[in-house]
Amino acid sequence: MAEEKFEELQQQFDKNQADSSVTQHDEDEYGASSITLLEGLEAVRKRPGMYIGSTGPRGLHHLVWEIVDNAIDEALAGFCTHIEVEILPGNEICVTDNGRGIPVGIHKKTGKSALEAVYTVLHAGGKFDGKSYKVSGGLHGVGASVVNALSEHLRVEVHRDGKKYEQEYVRGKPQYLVREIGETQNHGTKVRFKPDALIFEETQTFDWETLRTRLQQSAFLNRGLKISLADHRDPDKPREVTYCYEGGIREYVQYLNKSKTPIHLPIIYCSGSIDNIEVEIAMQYTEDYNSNVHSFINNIFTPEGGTHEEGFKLALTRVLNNYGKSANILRKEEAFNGDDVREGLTAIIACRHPNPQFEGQTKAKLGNTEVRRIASQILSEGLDTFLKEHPTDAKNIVEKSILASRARLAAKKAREATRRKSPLEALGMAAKLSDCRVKDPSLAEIYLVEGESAGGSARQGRDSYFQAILPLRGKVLNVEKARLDRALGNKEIITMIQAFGTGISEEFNINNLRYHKIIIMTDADVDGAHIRTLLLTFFYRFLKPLITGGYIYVAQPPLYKVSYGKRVEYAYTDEEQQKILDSFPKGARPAIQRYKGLGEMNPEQLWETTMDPKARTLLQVSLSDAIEADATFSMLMGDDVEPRREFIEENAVYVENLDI
Ligand code: TSJ
Repeated sequence: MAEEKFEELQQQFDKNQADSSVTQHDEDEYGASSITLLEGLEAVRKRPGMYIGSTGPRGLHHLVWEIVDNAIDEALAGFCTHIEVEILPGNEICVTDNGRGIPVGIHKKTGKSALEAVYTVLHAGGKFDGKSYKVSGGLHGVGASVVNALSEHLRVEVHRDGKKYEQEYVRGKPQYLVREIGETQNHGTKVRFKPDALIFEETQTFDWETLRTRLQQSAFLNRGLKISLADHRDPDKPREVTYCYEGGIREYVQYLNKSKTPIHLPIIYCSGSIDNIEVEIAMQYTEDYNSNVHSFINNIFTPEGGTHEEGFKLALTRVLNNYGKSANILRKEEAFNGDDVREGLTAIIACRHPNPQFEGQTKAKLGNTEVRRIASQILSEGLDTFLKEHPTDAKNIVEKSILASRARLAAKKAREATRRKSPLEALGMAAKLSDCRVKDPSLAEIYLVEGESAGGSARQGRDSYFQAILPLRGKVLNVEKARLDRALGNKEIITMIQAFGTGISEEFNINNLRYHKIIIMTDADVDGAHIRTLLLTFFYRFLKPLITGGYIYVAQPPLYKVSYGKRVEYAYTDEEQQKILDSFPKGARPAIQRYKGLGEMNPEQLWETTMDPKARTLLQVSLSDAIEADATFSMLMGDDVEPRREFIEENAVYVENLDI
């Protein structure tokens, strides 16, 4: 079975190799000695979160990305054309490629086989001396050794130089030296691993959809690379898909637009390489009003964009303004802003850089400044050419931007009018907001508090020097089903925007933010979780920079109060309560109070447990994967009740890390 697979992959490779222009590297250029060594693997098992983010489902799937990314590196180096991922019974994963096979020669420094070094030495990996673009050097690129350390069992098989080799490991420890197990005409690497249940306590089950969508995305981003996924867990329901896109990101755009109406047929495509930095862009306008711009660096999604996206946006606005003017479609006094030229746009920006720098709260943003100029130049030239060669499409695109621009001006007027008429404006904020005295936003906090009585306690318990309180009385609108105009009709939403000071949509200005901590404080029950979700959805859809900037927090009120004589302690989890109880002398019978809502705490208690910076714990809300967050919110706010109820119940009490 394995033999056949290698054979098939091999033939595919040789066929592709024959008609490709990729030059073969010198054999000794990447010998076994080019592997660099660092520290041991015990650290990984001790603190897995440091290496793979979490030990929940995300961390579990991360193991697969880590292995697959290594195979993709081999494809990027020009030596592999097919990657196959299998989910085996017992939730084992098997990844096979038809690359050169990991080198097995003895490594000078360690005396180990290079293969063993790859799997047992942290951060070991083939050196690509900055000439190639390694996926696995990216965001969480930690290497095969981390996957090995976190696997109950791992087996690797290498076909190379006419021979087959294998090695097996248990929780990272080799069970024998790399050994020869036969002859072969093929080449490639096969890795099978079983995640360690001692590490991945929450779940060891791989999710088909998660693997499928990510692998499909990798296939779009690596033109011509064949990626398959098969699920053999349930013999009655085997599943298998294969992706291979000769059109690369052009096909990605087509795929994203499949249920939309494009306003021009040919996908706009441009690519180029400047100073060893490659930029590839595909885009198409549709009749939609939203914009769908996604960017990647070395195959890694950058949800917060960065310099590649900035360069793209700058050039897009400039080129369409120039074209509109020179073609006499745009009047002299009119000018498009960025939003106008992105209305209805679906675009993929894929960049390859030998040394990408990640920035921002979640390292989800490209920081290399030179990329801005390069991306901008490549789009300018490509788009200019497209507009010249497709005058009818060009006219349609510019006219769409004109409509967007006029609609924007009209909406702005309407918004100004409603704002002047707003009774809230007339009343001023005093009715609801209890502001703080400090004016420096970096010191100021605002608590969004559910309900009247909790609001009262918070107002009395706070330190009014730096803590403002905004009680939310009415219902927060479900913005997932409303456009901005309707959201602006919701009192709670208007009050929040006014309190924050930032404005919204194109008036949004983060520099006017009046509080650098916006803290959601709701009851630890299902209703509280629902309100929290509504608030997060609103921030996500309309005030996303507040999330990406790390300004949004969730307060953690205690679950229990344990008192005995004069001693009073608060517990935030069930385990903590047990610890406290265990610390009392034998025979003591402390009183335990379970808090069902914030309203049960008096102002002093609320301060001591939840608001005092010296004692409280705040969860910072992060946005590590916008596509996943998109899906989560659509699920939470959509029409399907059951998954929503489950999600809310699961997340109602305490979340370790609020990662949306
Ligand atoms: F992650 C991993 F290490 F487990 C892994 C690596 C998993 C899988 C499925 C594939 C791979 C992998 C590594 N495929 N191909 C390679 N190639 C090399 O490591 C390689 C091969 C040849 C040479 C050379 O100089 O001849 C150098 C390298 C780095």
